[in-house]
Amino acid sequence: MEKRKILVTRPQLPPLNEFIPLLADIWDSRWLTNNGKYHQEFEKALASYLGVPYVSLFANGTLALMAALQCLRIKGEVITTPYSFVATTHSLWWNGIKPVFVDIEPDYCNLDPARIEAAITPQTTAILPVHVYGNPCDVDSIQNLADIYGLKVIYDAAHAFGVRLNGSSVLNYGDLSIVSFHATKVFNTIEGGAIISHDIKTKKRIDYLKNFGIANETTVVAPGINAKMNELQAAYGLLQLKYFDTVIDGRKHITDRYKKGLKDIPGLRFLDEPIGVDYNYSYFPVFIDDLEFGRTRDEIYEELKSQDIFARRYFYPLISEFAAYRGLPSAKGLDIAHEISRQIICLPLYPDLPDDVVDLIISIISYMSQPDGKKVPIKILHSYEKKNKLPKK
Ligand code: T4K
Repeated sequence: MEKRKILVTRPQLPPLNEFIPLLADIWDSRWLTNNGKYHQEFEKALASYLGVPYVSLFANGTLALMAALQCLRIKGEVITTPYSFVATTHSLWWNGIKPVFVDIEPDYCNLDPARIEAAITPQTTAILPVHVYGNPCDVDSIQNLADIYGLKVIYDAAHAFGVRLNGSSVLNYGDLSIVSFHATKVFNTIEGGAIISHDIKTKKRIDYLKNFGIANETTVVAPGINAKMNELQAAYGLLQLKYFDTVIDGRKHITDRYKKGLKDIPGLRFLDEPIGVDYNYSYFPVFIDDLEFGRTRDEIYEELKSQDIFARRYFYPLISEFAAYRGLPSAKGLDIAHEISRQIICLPLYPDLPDDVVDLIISIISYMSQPDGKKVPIKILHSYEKKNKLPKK
């Protein structure tokens, strides 16, 4: 029975009966972490599934970002986007690096390459863009600038697991890419993440860094940290990989249903699927033009919430608005990011979201768009609740 609360996401888990034998094996072996057999197997399976040279598993995406910056010895200033989850900028702060925010482009909400050059100073060492919602950045323009100015590029690809650009994994771009396997992501290992690297020497350095810098019993080669993924999560991840294609199919189905149901409502904008991209349908972002729609984004958010549908405003507020960063000179301006952040709402999206819940959300938004749609008629909800035998509040 569908639960009363509809959250923005709902983690996909592997079948429990397939996980139990793997747990029994781990129990028997007493090998729980530190590059165990499931860890090794999962790294190889991921590299092969994604079509990338090397994968280094991490305890989470944030530690992967922090280690990626350490790995390339990034210092000084790094150009990044204000339109992301706070972890992107926090990873710079934890490395003693000054974030320099550059505005985004409105089509896919990614860092705007046309604005990067003006932000480069003698202290700039790298660019840290984000493939927001899994849509690839303009990787060629970013690389071109990086080549001209001798900068490194680290992609925060936390949302981009499984995304392909012109037939190749988007994780192959830049010097390094990081992904997140958090519970809320398209592919989860409960918590988890990885760095994708292009050569074995770099992978080795990353692997030292995530294990205290330990090379052997008597040698520590770098001031590393503990950022390892454990055996239970690696085994769980191996199972998740078997089902990932089905997950994408399910997410595409929901996305298509939303788009079909919402397409004729004035004042709503969706992201087009970019040409040459195999997308992962990681989020369903909708941008509300309040003048055209007749209601604000926050009114929609609150209305859905009042009906126990918890959409999220990813990414509002901007990172540059938080206390730690708003004093930075680059936190000023950023007009497009501000405008997008004011318009964004991400609707619930997960493979087993029932069609009639999607239709309910479409109906609520549709009612709200009507000039006299001050309040969504309660009967929509009642009929939905009756049909699905929802428990009373
Ligand atoms: N870079 C980017 C661009 C990122 O988006 C992220 C993470 C990172 C880096 C860092 O990667 P990690 O270190 O996390 O691996 C969530 C996630 O916690 C975060 O991982 C994610 N981005 C961010 C976009 O979303 P919150 O604060 O929105 O999480 P929370 O607890 O409010 O959960 C979101 C929804 O999911 C809720 O409706 C509840 C539901 N949920 C959540 C969990 C944890 C479940 O249904 N089950 C669950 O187990 O940040």
